[in-house]
Amino acid sequence: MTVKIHDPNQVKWSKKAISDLFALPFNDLLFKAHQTHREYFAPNEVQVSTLLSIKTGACPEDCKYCPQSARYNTELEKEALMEVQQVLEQAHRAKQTGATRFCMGAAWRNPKDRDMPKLRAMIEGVREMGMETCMTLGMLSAEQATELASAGLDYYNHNIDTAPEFYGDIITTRTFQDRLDTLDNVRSSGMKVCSGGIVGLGEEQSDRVLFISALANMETPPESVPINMLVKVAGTPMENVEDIDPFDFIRTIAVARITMPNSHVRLSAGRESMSDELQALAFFAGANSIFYGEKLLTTANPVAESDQKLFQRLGIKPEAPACNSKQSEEARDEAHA
Ligand code: SAM
Ligand code: DTB
Ligand code: SF4
Repeated sequence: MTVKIHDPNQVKWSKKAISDLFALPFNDLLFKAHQTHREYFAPNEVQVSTLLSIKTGACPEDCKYCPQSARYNTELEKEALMEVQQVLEQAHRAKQTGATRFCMGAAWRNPKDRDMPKLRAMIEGVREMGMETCMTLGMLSAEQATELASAGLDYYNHNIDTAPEFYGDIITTRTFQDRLDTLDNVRSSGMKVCSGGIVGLGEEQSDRVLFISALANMETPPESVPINMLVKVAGTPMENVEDIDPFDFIRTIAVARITMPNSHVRLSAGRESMSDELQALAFFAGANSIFYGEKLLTTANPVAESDQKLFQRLGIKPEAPACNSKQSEEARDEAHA
């Protein structure tokens, strides 16, 4: 069975409606987004995920923003797939620091079948610790998605990255349709979908409308929507792209919140160069998830202590994990015994 992810005949949010949201006066948009946020979520809770690059660099794809593409000289140390034990040590450390979800990323076009036993062991080990699991490994076949789901993977991250109409300017080695096909496989496998994109790639506001439209009109929008601000890495073709107006970044978060009210919207890459005030505005606009810990995949992120301090200053509490980790399952079983 295939699940239609992006059916133009089933539009829930017209391009005009999304464009009208972007065009609202800033305060009107933020007011509307914050109202939606309060209707659907606890207003002062933020989900906390930690990222680990389990296989770094030497990626055959040509994503123009990415420090891990083999095509650009970014002076990144490449590394083979990590050993399971090392990954579990990092996951343990993330849990001690306060993360409730552990996201493992690999610089692959797609995983190979020979990688599956190790990936499986990583998923099982992280679940044993009582953390939610997420992976981002590139394109997945239906069989691979089913295998990861059966190992207990809770979320799969695969971003559409940008508007279908702008996509070809950024990536040429895989199509927008390839991305939708992977998301379709992830959805059909029963895993939760994490998909969003990057703002600040040189796109127009009209491209951001089309980007949000592609996500919000999915039959079931992603449970998790990362909105990354481009991290400009020297050596990539995007290193000198013009900054976007930070208010347009906040507008994108607000429109994502309004159009995907049930989804967690993640304030993702780019926080290292954002002020505390801008991040507070992003939380007000409806962002309720972050990457936590000093590194994203290969680039810097605020250190845990500075995020703890920010949460304290804003009265924000980390969100408790959903009841789908191994530990919660056991707790549930015990409660029902
Ligand atoms: N290789 C896999 C893939 O592309 O699906 C998984 C890892 S890839 C690094 C995951 C996502 O990170 C990309 O889709 C992109 O949205 C984001 N990303 C990569 N480099 C970035 C950068 N310089 N700034 C912001 N986001 C970035
Ligand atoms: C996502 O949307 N952002 C994360 C995660 N999914 C895998 C990655 C951001 C990467 C930023 C550049 C780097 O650190 O290499
Ligand atoms: Fe490879 Fe993913 Fe980077 Fe693209 S975004 S170059 S697929 S690691």
